[in-house]
Amino acid sequence: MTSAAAFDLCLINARLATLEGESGYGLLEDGAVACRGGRIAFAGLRSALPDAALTAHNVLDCGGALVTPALIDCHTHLVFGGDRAGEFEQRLNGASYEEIARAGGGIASSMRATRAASEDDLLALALPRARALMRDGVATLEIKSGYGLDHDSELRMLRVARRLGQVLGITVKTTFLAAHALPPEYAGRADDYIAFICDELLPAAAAQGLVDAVDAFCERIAFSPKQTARVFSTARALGLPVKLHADQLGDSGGAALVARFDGLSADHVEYTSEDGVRAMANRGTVAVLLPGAFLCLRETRQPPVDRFRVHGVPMAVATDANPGTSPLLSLRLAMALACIQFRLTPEEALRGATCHAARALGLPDRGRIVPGLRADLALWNVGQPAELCYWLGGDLLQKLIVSGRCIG
Ligand code: DI6
Ligand code: FE
Repeated sequence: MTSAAAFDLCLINARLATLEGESGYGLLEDGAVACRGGRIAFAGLRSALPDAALTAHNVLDCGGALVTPALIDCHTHLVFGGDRAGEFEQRLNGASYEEIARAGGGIASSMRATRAASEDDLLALALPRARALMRDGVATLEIKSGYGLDHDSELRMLRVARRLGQVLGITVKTTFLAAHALPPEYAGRADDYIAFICDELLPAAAAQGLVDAVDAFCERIAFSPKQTARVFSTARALGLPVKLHADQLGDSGGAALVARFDGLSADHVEYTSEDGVRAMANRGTVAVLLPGAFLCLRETRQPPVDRFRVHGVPMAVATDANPGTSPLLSLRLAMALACIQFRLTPEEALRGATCHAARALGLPDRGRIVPGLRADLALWNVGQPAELCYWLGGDLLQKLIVSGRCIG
C-alpha cells in the first residue's frame, strides 16, 4: 500500500508530452504526474492517478499547460574568460574562422582570458550563462574544459563546472577537452602535448573526480585522428567514456573513430560519410547536431540527417554554447534552428534535447516522463509541442522542476 506522505509533488491538469516509446510525442491530454523521492512515481491519465497522490505535499494544477521532460543541453563550453565579439566583427569583414585561428586568435584567445581568470571569476561569468539556459527549461547541462590547455587552468575549469551544478541545483556533467587546441608552449610539438595529456593531465583530472567523459577536437586545424585515438585509449583505460568534435570542417573519419571506441556521441558531423553513419549505428553512438555553430560560421554542408534516420542513429540537439563559433544561450533556439536549417521535425528536435541528449551523456535515468526516471520536468506556456521550436525567443517556460522540486 502507498502511504499518503510518500508523494512529494503531484501535477494535475497537464498536457503531457511523455516521449514514451521510440516515436511520437507520447501526448496525454488531462494528464497527471506524481513524484516521490525525486523520481517519477506515476505518469498517465488523470483518471488513473492514485488517490494518494492528491495528498502530496505539493499539488500543482498546471491549468492545461504543456509538460515535457526538462531539457538537456549535452554539448556546451560554458566556462570561459573574455569574449570573441571582436572576431565576430572580423568575420563579418571577411576573415574566416580558420584564418583567425591560424593568426593566434580563436581558441587561443579564449585560452589567454581563461588562464588569467580566477576560479571565482570564471564561476561568476558562467552563472548567468547557465541561468539563461535554465530559463529555457534546461536542468541537465554538459560543460567542457578546453580553454585552459595547461594543468592548473584545465582543472580550474572543471572545478568551476562542478561548482555551477552545486550552486544552481542542476546536473552538470563535465567533459575533459584538453585536446581542443595546441597551447603556445607546445607550438610545433603537438605529439608532446598529447603525451602530456595522456601521461599527466587526464590521469590527474580523473583522480580528482573531475571528469565524466573525454572529448577532442579532431580537425585539420586541431588534432589528427591518430592523436585523438591516443587520447581515447587513455580515457578508456581510465574507465571514462568518450565523445568527439567530429567532421565539422571536413571528413577526417572522426565519427567512425569515436564509434570504434564505443563513444557516447559524435558531435557536429556535417561531413560524416555513409561509413561513419554505419559505424555510429553499429556502436550506438549518438549524433549531436549543433546548428548554432553551423549558423554562425555560415556553413552550407548539411549533416546527413536522412542517413541517420535510415540507420536508426539517434540525433541530439545542443547549443555548443562557446565564445567563438556559437555564442548561443538558448537550447530552444538551437531546436528551432535544427528544424529550420537541418529539417528536423519539431518532435525530433524535442527528442534531441531530451531523451537523445540524455543518451549522449550516458544518463539513462532521464529525458522521458516515465515512472522510475528522475522528476526533471518543464511546464510551458504553449498549447502544442511544436511551439517549442516555432517561437524564436520569448519566455515560454512557466516552471522548471528538478528532481521533484520547483526551482524556477
Ligand atoms: N566547438 C568547438 O569546440 C570548436 N568549434 C565548435 O563548434 C571551437 C570553439 C571555439 O572557437 O572557441
Ligand atoms: Fe563544441
